[in-house]
Amino acid sequence: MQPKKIGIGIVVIIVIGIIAAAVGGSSGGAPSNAVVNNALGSSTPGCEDTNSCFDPNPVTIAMGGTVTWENVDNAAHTVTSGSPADGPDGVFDSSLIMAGGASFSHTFDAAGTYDYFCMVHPWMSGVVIVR
Ligand SMILES: [Cu+2]
Repeated sequence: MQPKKIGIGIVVIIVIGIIAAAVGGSSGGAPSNAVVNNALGSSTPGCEDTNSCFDPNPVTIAMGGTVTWENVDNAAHTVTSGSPADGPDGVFDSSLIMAGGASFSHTFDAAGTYDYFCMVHPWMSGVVIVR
């Protein structure tokens, strides 16, 4: 390859890199997807005192993004939209997510703040913020 062509090739690679960085960073700061753990030990009360039943909590994603809850605990949990006081609100419900790494995903198509909790352990509550 001639030196001139190598020079053009390098410029093309740099331009592609700049475009890729711009596209990747255009979601307003919030990642489009996120993973939340049903924390180890959360089946015993106490995690609510340190906001550690779900990790992280709250979780923020971009509109159209997906949250995946991974149950890394040794007990089954649910991820149910709503609150322990008012009950399920019908937006999403995992039913039982089994212990040992089972998971549940929900895609959020509308901006807003979504409260959720665990039907088995009602001290476990969390929030999804969709921007
Ligand atoms: Cu639970």
